[in-house]
Amino acid sequence: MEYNTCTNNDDKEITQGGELKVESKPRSGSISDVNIGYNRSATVMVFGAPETGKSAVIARLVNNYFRAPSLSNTTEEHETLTIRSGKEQFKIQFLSPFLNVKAPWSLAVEDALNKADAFLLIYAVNCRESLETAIAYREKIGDVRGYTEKVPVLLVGNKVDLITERIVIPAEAELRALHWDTAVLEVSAKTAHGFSELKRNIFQMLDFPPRLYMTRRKSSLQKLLTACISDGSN
Ligand SMILES: Nc1nc2c(ncn2[C@@H]2O[C@H](COP(=O)(O)OP(=O)(O)OP(=O)(O)O)[C@@H](O)[C@H]2O)c(=O)[nH]1
Ligand SMILES: [Mg+2]
Repeated sequence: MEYNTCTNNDDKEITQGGELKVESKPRSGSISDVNIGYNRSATVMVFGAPETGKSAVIARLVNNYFRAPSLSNTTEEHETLTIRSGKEQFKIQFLSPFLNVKAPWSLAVEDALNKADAFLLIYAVNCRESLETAIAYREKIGDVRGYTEKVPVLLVGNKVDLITERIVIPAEAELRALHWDTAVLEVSAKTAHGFSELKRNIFQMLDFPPRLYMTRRKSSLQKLLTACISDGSN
């Protein structure tokens, strides 16, 4: 599968190309993991053209962290996000296959693609080719998983902090994704913009309980009472 390369203006130029390869490492998010108390574990595959910020998005999701410039991946990447709610625990393993110039689209990738619970397709808003690549990945997911199964896929436009470099507007991405019944979200791994919504969408795609992402709003009465109490204490 061919794909395009996107590079930040201020960054090194990396011209990887070619095919995907997954090393057969054990899935650390499986139920058989050391923590027998886990209620749910899920795998989210992250695809996208080189340099679109796949690693940065994963690092922001899992560790709420950004480091620039980051190194280009040379192996499969996998990071696990653990969420605790009372006595229950939930795990999401983010898996980003290594893009290898020489290896063909491997059976290992297809196997991982078949087993994944959801997909994030990353493009960069300053690179139209990366949107094309993301859409090509969406087609590949359809080819492998079939068109009858409802596969949860989210198209994620990264780097919205690069305001003056924006090329892709949300409407364009939405139009491209419409055919696939795929939602589009814009984020910045650098500034963390859009990540609460991204996390909420991922939890929803995985059918995790709403209490993990619903924040309880204080009622007007509660707000009034809090204000009165703090006024009285002055
Ligand atoms: N301005 C800006 N730069 C970003 C953002 N996310 C990532 N970058 C930069 O874009 C470059 C590529 O980011 P990576 O996370 O390495 O991208 P990748 O898709 O994992 O790249 P490969 O592993 O090489 O395929 C790095 O220099 C990052 O610092 C963002 O939200 N805003
Ligand atoms: Mg990377």
